[in-house]
Amino acid sequence: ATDAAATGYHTVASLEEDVRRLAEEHPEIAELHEIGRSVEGRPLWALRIGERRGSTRKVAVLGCHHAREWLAVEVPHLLAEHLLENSSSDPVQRWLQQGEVWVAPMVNPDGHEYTRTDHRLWRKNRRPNRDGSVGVDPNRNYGYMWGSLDVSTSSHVPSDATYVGPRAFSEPEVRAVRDLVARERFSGVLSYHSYSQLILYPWGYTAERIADQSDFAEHRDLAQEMEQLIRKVHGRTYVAQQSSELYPTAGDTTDWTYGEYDAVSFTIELRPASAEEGGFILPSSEIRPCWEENRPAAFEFIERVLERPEH
Ligand code: 0X9
Ligand code: ZN
Repeated sequence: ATDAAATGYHTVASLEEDVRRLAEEHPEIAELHEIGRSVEGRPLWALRIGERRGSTRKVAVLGCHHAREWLAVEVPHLLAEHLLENSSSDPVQRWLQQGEVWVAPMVNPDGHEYTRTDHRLWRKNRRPNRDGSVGVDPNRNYGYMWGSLDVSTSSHVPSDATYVGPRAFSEPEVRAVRDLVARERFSGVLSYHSYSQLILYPWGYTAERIADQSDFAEHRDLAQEMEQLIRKVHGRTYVAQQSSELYPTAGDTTDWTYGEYDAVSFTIELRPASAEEGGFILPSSEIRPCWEENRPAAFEFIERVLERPEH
């Protein structure tokens, strides 16, 4: 069994400690919210970061829909920590005066816990399915065009790694994100995954472009800008492309946040670029450089979204 506590990555327990501590140390700008509970009853945490509630400019940063993607917990967590520790200097100060950033670093804690104890490459949540198999893919369970594809990357077979679930929003982890987004009405959503070094924008369910030309241009231009910003830090290439170019899936997070709420929405696939470079299993020495290269891109995203005219 892998001892994640000794690996330099968060566990469910150590993440809970850290988000509690962050909220306690920054009471005037941070609030810890339990946005729901997982299938196995674990709390799902989100940090609200901002000077006041109820601003109209809000960004959501989500991590770890997929259990084995440990780096996708760390980057959102480090972003939250960075915002809180730099809240009295610009640009962070300005953002927290005019808007809010919500960070939910671990959407799938049951799966994450399972990957620590023998099943390092588990992907889904830990839902018991009717056929005796376990797990729904949380990144196939959102309600925009849910279930409209029947392919290996978006499967209706419960034992498959990409099982879409019995119906849209059947999973409590996904309902928690749904309810948060429905309540807070984010203008932008970043969902972190690993790996492949990609910046993906809607649609995922179809090869067609976003119909609205200015929304399409906004996503493509911002993705390309983030690609440049990331490359400048450590020379890594994160390719900007439409999600469906990677492979088609229906019911992913960002199709829903864009399709239902018009939020500027990206899936970021973190390090590494390939399986040969480690795939899902990266030494913790990569956490820091991965965060460093993603920080300016996340900053650009926040900056643009908070300044986006309402529509
Ligand atoms: O398959 C996924 O959910 C994401 N990749 S991962 O390797 N982290 O599992 C990508 C989702 C992006 N959306 C589409 N390709 N449609
Ligand atoms: Zn993933």
